[in-house]
Amino acid sequence: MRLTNDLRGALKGGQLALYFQPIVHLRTGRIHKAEALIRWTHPQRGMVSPLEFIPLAESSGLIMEIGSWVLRESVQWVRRWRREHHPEFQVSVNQSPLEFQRDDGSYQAWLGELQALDLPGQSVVVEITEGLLLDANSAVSNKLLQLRDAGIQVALDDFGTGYSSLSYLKKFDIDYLKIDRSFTRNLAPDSSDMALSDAIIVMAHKLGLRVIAEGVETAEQRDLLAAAGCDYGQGYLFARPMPAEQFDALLKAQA
Ligand code: G
Ligand code: G
Ligand code: MN
Ligand code: NA
Repeated sequence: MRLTNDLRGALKGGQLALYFQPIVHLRTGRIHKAEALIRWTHPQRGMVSPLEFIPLAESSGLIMEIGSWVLRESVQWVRRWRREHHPEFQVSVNQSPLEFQRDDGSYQAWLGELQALDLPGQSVVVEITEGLLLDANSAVSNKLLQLRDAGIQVALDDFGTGYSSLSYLKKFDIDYLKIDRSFTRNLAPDSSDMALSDAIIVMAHKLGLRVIAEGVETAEQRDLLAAAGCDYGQGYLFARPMPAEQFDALLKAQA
């Protein structure tokens, strides 16, 4: 397919960029983390959404190369932000199920890169989705153990949207739950989404997990989440995803 071919060229031709969106510690209002989100500027079509090209990357196998690129870029930036902004700064990267499960050695290479930069595994959070854990095979379990050994943390993205089985939360070592933005959107006192968010936060904390609310767009949503004990917020209220240099300037301005 045409777009798949273009994607191959994009990787080589520098058309991919990594954007970063702040993840804010709600109690202090400080930026402790950033989610890395890939962007593709196609020479003719302009911005192509990852929702469109990640599936093509998966079916063509390009996803592994793209994933390696995302990780390599991320660690360069997190190194800087740990040095200049916050010693425990973390960058979180998304991995599709296929990408997470496949073992082509690129992940080992990437661990080597972390070590070469003298960065602890805790510099990185890997975001996966619930579905992956629901039908977890040995590749998934092994990968989670490998991450754990390297100190890399794991976040469950889009939490609450996928499957209602919660048993995997005790089976696997997870560090963060990301409350999906479909819950945040209609947050209001005494709403059912408030009740669900409250329950997720209490449960997560009892299990020793931290909670990140996605899609925070208003001060009211932020305040309700903070009052419920939510640890972190992410969303347009704080900032949209932005180019790395711009994110760097944002951190400097905040310091
Ligand atoms: O910011 P945005 O609309 O672009 O993100 C759309 C989707 O693309 C999200 O579900 C996000 O998890 C996914 N995504 C963004 N960057 C990456 C990436 O580097 N790798 C993978 N696998 N998915 C990504
Ligand atoms: O699937 P995942 O959670 O990785 O993707 C995050 C997606 O949410 C990205 O597409 C990102 O651009 C988008 N996003 C981030 N903050 C907000 C927000 O406040 N509102 C909305 N509608 N989308 C957001
Ligand atoms: Mn995500
Ligand atoms: Na999400």
